[in-house]
Amino acid sequence: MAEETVVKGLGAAASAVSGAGLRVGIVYTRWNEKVIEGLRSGCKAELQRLGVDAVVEKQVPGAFELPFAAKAMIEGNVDKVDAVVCVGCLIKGETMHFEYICEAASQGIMRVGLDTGVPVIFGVLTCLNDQQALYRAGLTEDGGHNHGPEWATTAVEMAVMKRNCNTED
Ligand code: DLZ
Repeated sequence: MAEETVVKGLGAAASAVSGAGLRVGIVYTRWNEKVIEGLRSGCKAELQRLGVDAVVEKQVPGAFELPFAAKAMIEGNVDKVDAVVCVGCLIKGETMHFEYICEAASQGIMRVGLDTGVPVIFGVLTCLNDQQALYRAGLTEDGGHNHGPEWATTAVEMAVMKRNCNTED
């Protein structure tokens, strides 16, 4: 019997998502700069293609700092945002650092979203080696698969979802 396969990845939204009227933040790390640049620029280009009003960007040292930066951006009164994408890349090394930072970043990012009521997107690669990271940032010879644009779509979809929950129609 032929083995069934699952079509992995983000399926199409039920209706077209538009970023009109939205301001979206991207917080991104300096750690693993080459990979981050692929992801950040892929995310930003897709946000612009979806028609967001503004993309607000802030850089932080590493993935551990992403939840703090997302919260600061959401609670600050300089650049109000409707959603934040946290872009980072953790690559496993020889010590337990990887596990601790993965756990802290993922839990922290989720907590900021739930505590503030603003969607915060988990755009953090957690890779076992450099090759996995480069592939997922669209930087391998075969073109790879850049996850940045999917995080942009998710941010817009969630910001629209939140807006619709607050608006009677
Ligand atoms: C310390 C560290 C290590 C070992 N690896 C990564 C990594 O792969 N990706 C990343 O974004 N950050 C890494 N960091 C830095 C931490 O995220 C953080 O910046 C420091 O521990 C200071 O809080």
